[in-house]
Amino acid sequence: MNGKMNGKMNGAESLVRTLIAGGVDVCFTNPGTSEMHFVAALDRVPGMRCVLGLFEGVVTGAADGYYRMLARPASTLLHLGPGLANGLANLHNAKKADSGIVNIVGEHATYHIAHDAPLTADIEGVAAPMSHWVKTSRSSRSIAADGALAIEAARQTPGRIATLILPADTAWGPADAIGRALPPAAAAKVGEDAIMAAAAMLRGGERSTLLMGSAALREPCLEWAGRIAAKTGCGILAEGANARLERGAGRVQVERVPYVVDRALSVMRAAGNLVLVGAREPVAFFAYPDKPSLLLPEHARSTKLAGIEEDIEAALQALALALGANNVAPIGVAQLRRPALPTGAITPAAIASMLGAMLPENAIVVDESITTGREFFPETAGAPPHDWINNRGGSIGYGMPVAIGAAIACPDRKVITLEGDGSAMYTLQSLWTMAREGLNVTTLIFANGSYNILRGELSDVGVRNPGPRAVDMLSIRRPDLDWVSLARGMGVEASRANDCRELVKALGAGLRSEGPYLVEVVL
Ligand SMILES: Cc1ncc(C[n+]2csc(CCOP(=O)(O)OP(=O)(O)O)c2C)c(N)n1
Repeated sequence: MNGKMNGKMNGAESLVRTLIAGGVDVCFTNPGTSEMHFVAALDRVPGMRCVLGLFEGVVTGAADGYYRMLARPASTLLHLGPGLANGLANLHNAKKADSGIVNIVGEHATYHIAHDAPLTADIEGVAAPMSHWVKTSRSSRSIAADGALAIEAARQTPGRIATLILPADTAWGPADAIGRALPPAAAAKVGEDAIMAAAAMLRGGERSTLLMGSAALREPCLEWAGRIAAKTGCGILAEGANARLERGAGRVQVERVPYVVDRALSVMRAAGNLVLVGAREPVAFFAYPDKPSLLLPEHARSTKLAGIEEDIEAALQALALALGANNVAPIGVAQLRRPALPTGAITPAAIASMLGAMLPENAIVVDESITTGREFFPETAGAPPHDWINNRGGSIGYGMPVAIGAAIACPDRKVITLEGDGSAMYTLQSLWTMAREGLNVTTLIFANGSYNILRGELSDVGVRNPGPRAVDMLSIRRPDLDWVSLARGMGVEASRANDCRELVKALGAGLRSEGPYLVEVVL
């Protein structure tokens, strides 16, 4: 597939072939006129799985979910400035999760831009804040080389957001050859100083904790952390929101830094000094009157063992060796423990028990449960091994799109999406894509009819006695959302659960199904 194509290949085709040659063989799309040649090329070039999303936030979130599972970028196809703009919130979340993505954004033909047609926009300007790399291709003969550069940019450690803008005439004009992306460079090795500083802190006699994030949350890294904890008595903690955490029975168990600032402060006080392993010093999500932004107590110190651009596993291994912990059995390994199935009224605690009792082995849990899920971790810690995915960017509406990408990345695994009803409404078009692609995703909608979290935030920022208008802005009733109808209207089987008996039955139906299923969990 290399070299000249007898002059028959156009720019769009050279780009599609470049993507596939670079291992980017999934494209989440929402195209328009300017991308028609790219769309047409998809039929001429075998090997690209194309998935249509009916809103660009679905498209970009799906690419994020795909990367989180495979550490390999997918591509997106977006329609000019407005199409990209619609996808930005989930690109923001992807960027915060260090997901690599190759965005292809269509643009007017180069000579058409000067006429300020309706869809003309500053695409580079729209792309820049949520991309690490942005380029507009200038000719059909350079688009393949630019595509290879975009792949190289996205495949770095950590992953990067690369946005390649494709003017229509560069898509339909002639191309010569495909581009070859250089293989990704190996992650940098951590220096001896960082290992010695971490070892000194852990041996120093003061309380200390390994704060783990990013690639440190994979099973082998957690195991090294468990060995180090067994030897030194240090704690192990994960960041509050994680791109993907491997947990469950047989794995070293970690708690997360809580969202609520007062609770986070007490956890951090107990943690003492921090060894940062693919994690940053923790900060509060928001500022609140009379509360600190930085969660590390004043007297505590931190030292960085490894950053997200470095080889974290090798660093932990070297640290274990320096501490004489490399042959020690890890501490804190979760035992298999299934809680009893809940009965009676549906409460957050009952949902936690049900998840602990029913999570299938190898499940991928995409958590956008907001307030309902604050206590899900302890009850699910002893479930069979599974992955747990959080929103690292805080822009809600990430969950169902990320579930799409995860399901496409891992077709043999069950995806379980835990969704607040308010969050779910941002990108509910995801259900249609799940139905169309027959994805193995069970979605639980926590239908509390409110932006519940914001009730707490209202008082935490210092608003006393809010009036009826303020309270009304936090309710999503009037009218009530009918999730069963919304799901069925997009081709997804669904049921409503009013008590735990119905809930267990409904989740069971979802888990038995090989396609998408939605449960409206009435709270
Ligand atoms: C894009 C975006 N818009 C608005 C918000 C503010 N916000 C944070 S949580 C939330 C409501 C979440 O409601 P829901 O998903 O129902 O969960 P609950 O709070 O009820 O548990 C809102 C509106 C946000 N984080 N991101």
